[in-house]
Amino acid sequence: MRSLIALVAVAAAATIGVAAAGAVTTGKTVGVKLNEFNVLLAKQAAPAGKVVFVVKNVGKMEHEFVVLKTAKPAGDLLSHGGEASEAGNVGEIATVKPGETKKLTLTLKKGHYSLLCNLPGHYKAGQFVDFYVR
Ligand SMILES: [Cu+2]
Repeated sequence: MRSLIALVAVAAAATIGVAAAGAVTTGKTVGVKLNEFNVLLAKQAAPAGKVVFVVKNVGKMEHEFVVLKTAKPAGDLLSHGGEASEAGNVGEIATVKPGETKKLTLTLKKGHYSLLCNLPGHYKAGQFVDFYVR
């Protein structure tokens, strides 16, 4: 048990190190990890303006990364066929293969955003998260 805790601490430190390195030039870089079936954010908010999402697929399946500006909670977008409605789409990375890292730079206004993967079945499986621009 003690070794597990140590391992988790090391992993957390490594994650923080990566996030800090990515944020050298600006506080507006947001680290994102995709897996089955989550969108994991290094931070849940960013200041308005230019925001750089650094998206890494740490899973075993291909994923995508979709940014929607919507008042609706990320978990409340279910549309036909089990996919999310993409109303308010302000940008996306269509394909992120396992192990791949891609960047998406967007100019975002203040408000609520929903970040998700909308490949068939992935949204319904829970691959979404709320994000705020302040
Ligand atoms: Cu996915």
